[in-house]
Amino acid sequence: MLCHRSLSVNRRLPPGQKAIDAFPRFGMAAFAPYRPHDLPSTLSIRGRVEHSLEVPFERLSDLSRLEQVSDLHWVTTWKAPGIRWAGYRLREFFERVVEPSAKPEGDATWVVFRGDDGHRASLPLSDALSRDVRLVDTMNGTPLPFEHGAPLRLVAPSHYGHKSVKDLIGVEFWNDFKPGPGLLEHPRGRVDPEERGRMLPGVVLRHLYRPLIRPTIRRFERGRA
Ligand SMILES: Nc1nc2c(c(=O)[nH]1)N[C@H]1C(S)=C(S)[C@@H](COP(=O)(O)O)O[C@H]1N2
Ligand SMILES: [Mo]
Repeated sequence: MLCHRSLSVNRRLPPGQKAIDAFPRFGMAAFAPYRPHDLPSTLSIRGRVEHSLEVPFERLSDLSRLEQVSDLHWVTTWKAPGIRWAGYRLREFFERVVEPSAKPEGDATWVVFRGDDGHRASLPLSDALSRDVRLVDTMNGTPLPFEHGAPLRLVAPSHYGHKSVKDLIGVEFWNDFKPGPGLLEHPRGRVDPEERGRMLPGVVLRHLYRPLIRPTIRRFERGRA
């Protein structure tokens, strides 16, 4: 469990974002009631691969364990600053487990991450393989709480929060962008260029999303109750 190197990434305030002190559980209201009977224990690798795989989470401990401090940005214009995550680099998982055993097809240029509650998000494979994208199982020094995606979640700190899929159960390879739930998922969703959504420019969405923060949190709280 030794963590060498703690990387601090993406700690500036990108366009249109504000910092808040809290770090609430957040997401699509439809998924708020999610309460698993059994926590997931394997990652399924599917899609445009020669062999589908079920990878037990324990197998991840063969990879280098790394820590990273990063902010989590929501498209709705706020961020939770300085969260310390520990886990594995997705790139190393891809190179040491996925490539040799599942053998992705040459046209597998998109990845879809699936959560146990039904949420999913896509990234171009090249974005998913950047240095700061992690599979994490601890947060601020303790095992990842249920609220934030136990037992394993993705953290893609250069991308808006919906890409950081919680309760991760699957990684699928596609030859094209496969939009997730909701109409607006941006194919890349990077924070710095303000890729908040697909249909409208980020600066416009900034103003549309901001008034939705409170009602969204309330709806989410109601969904959990
Ligand atoms: N499985 C799953 N992952 C998810 C979501 C979700 O509803 N289900 N919501 C996404 C959204 S929209 C955001 S902003 C972040 C919020 O992360 P947090 O709950 O740890 O604050 O998780 C993302 N990952
Ligand atoms: Mo979000």
